[in-house]
Amino acid sequence: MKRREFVTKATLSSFAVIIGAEIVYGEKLLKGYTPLALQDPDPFKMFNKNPEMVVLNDKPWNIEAQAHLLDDKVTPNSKMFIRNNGLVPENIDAKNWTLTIDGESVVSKKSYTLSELRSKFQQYTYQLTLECGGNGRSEFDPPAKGNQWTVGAVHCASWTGVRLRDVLEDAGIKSNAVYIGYHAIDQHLSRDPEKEPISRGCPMEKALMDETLLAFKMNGEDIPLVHGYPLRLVAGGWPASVSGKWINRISIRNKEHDGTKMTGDAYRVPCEPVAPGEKVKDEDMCIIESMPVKSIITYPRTGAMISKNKTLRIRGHAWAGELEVSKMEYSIDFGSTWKECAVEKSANRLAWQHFSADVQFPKKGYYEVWARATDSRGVSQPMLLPGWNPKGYLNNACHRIAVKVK
Ligand SMILES: Nc1nc2c(c(=O)[nH]1)N[C@H]1C(S)=C(S)[C@@H](COP(=O)(O)O)O[C@H]1N2
Ligand SMILES: [Mo]
Repeated sequence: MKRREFVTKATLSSFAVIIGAEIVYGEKLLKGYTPLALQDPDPFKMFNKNPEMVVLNDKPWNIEAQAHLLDDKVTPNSKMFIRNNGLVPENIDAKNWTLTIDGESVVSKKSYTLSELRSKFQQYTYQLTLECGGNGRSEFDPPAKGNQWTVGAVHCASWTGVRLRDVLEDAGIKSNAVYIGYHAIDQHLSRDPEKEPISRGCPMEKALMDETLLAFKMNGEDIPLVHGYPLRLVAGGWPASVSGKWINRISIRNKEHDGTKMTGDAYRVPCEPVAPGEKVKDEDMCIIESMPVKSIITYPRTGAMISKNKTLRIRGHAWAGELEVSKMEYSIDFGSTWKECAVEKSANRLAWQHFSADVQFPKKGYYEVWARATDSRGVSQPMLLPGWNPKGYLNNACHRIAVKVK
């Protein structure tokens, strides 16, 4: 008979610490057995998230914010949505982490440790808006498959790192370079090591922008594991899927990157508008680049009750992909008339802008406050759902909250 193997004393005491109680008969636990109390992880504790965040999926983990949680000017970790396509990596070894720059269009393939990146290149800090391309998907009809994001798949945190451009130029960029593609260490849900859950990228022009970072800090601290520790690509203003987490390789490509979720209908919309539900051929789908103009009311929360004769100060944020927000308005009569909000300049390019307005209601009753942003090219948010597309991307309809005046 084989010798039974028991968990070690050290493992046992760490189990006990997490459970918060002595495990009576713990010395009889077989190695490899995880006590039930540890089998069903609490995502809010595991990821340090606010308990009002909403779990949309646990395999993989996808968690969104609610509008009122996004009230901070710079989003703290506790209120940042989580979007994973595969498994969150475990046991990260940051000391031995390397980033390799390779691809058809690199002059010489090169690898950097994190401390080399830190010491060799100048560091920059930017606030960058990252919105999932599928934010707002839940409203599409016919429905689109995928996480049913409402409004909370957006955040604007402060990211610190080195410029991707500086690192790419250090390795050398051949003149035929057109695209970059990232590779990361997260595993596919099937755990098949040959499959990548996601490997996206962007054209060289975006890769070489001042604000495109290889970040190792978020809000002044190590990036939380679930948001990409120890190294993350951050490309503000574009679908957040371009901002690869846990990256260890970037390829400089001589053609459009063809990694997982770059092809087919992933992160693509019909190049020309189509009727809801229409089948669209692959060659008629275009890759999403800069995100459209959008805004969110973060105070008060929907359902607020206010008393008559009181002015309500509303506030929120607005963003417009690569562009600026030039005008912000609100309506309390279902979009018939609009009044201007005050809108601040952004902290830096690609950061969201804060708006506020003092709203007065003529009499008691039910109202909706609608908010509408306009970008620097004069394009405004649609009042209701914009162009239907097969995967439910780019819903930038006006955000609306309900208010009762009593
Ligand atoms: N390695 C890796 N990077 C990734 C993803 C992923 O699943 N794996 N998801 C992408 C998508 S689709 C989005 S919307 C953002 C979400 O970033 P967050 O979880 O930090 O909010 O990360 C992107 N980067
Ligand atoms: Mo996403």
